Amino acid sequence: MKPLLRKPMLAFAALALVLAACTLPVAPTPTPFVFPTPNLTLTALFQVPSTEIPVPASTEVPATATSTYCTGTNLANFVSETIPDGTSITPGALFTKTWTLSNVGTCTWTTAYSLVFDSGSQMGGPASVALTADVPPGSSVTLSANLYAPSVVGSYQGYWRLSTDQGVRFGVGAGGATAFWVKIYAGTPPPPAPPVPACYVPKPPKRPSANGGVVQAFYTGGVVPDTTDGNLIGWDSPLPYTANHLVFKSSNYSVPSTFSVTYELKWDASNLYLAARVVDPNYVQEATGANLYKGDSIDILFDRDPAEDYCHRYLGEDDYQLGISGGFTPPTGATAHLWYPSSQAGDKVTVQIYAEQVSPPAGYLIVAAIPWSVLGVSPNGSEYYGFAFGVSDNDVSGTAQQQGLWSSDPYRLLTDPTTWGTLQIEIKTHP
Ligand SMILES: [Ca+2]
Ligand SMILES: [Ca+2]
Ligand SMILES: [Ca+2]
Repeated sequence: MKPLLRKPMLAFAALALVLAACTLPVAPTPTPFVFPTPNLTLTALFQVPSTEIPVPASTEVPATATSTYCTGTNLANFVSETIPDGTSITPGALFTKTWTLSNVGTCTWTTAYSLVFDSGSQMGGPASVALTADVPPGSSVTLSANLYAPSVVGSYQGYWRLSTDQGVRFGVGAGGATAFWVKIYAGTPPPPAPPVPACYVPKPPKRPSANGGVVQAFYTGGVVPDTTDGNLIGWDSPLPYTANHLVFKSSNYSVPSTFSVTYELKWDASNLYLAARVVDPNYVQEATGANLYKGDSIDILFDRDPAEDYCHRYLGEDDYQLGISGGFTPPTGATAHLWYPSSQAGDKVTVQIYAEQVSPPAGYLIVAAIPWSVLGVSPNGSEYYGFAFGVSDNDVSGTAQQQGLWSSDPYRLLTDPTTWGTLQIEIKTHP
């Protein structure tokens, strides 16, 4: 402690000399220097006993005491540890944390050095643990602290450092400024996260059957299906597939009691053919183009590369959304609009649409011939594509809004093609 007490007095003496030196040159005349009236601070300075001032510090400090302190650098480097961060330990249980550190400074860590608790949660550990052997620069040491997991369930972290024989604390990182730590979870281990499926692509790349199952499109055999006068010619009666999963519902949607959707698909070398019967007593369609989903309309999701999405669960250039509106009320006229892929978005005039309102039951029929070129494929038969069929419902006259979306696929999520169902292109005609 004595060397430390000497320093302020020497500093005061030095300050007094500086003040005197600063004042002397500005005296305008060579008259003898007169000290200004001392203020309290100066008084305190000049009250320092003069006998203390000239004593050199070196005579006060035994030479043997300074020579034991290393004047080099103290710096550690983290090598390894036990009890990795986040390890779960039963509350109250004893555990031993170890850190292996290398001495990357220039001072030997003597047995006067110690491992010391620095901050954070001490976890019942000791304040310090002395080193048991010298650790010269370039060598490593494994240090241990016996700790207890706190009794209250939760995450805990305690920071530790090394301390020199002079009580100077240091750690790792630049300048040794960073503490090393122990970080645990006091509690029973949380259940393991469910395994993330690898990028597994089934062969054929069908979607899970729970995603609305497989929809078969049979070859037309050259007979182009049509609709005239409320009859679906060349299609099954009734249409074999349904879309009765309400996958979106606005807050003002009163789910209609008589609403239903049936549909069927066929194909030839030029087109994918679609027939849909929507039983919907309240036909409302005020929108066109990119907004046609805000009125009574149908849409298909078509994924020409189902395998790709097992690794990339988002819409890409291979994933299509095409909507078709009957357009029975102004703005009149059946239209098709492609939203995705966005690089090809726009109204698609090459889609041929035959649409008519029918009753009873009140609703509408849509038959469409969708050129394969719109969907980016040229199937030969036996292909599998991702697919979902949907119907937007709006029952509030004078509005443009999607009140409900009915889907063939209970998990239909537009942005994740792996939630879509499967379309199988059959090489044969309908049996
Ligand atoms: Ca895809
Ligand atoms: Ca994709
Ligand atoms: Ca409607």
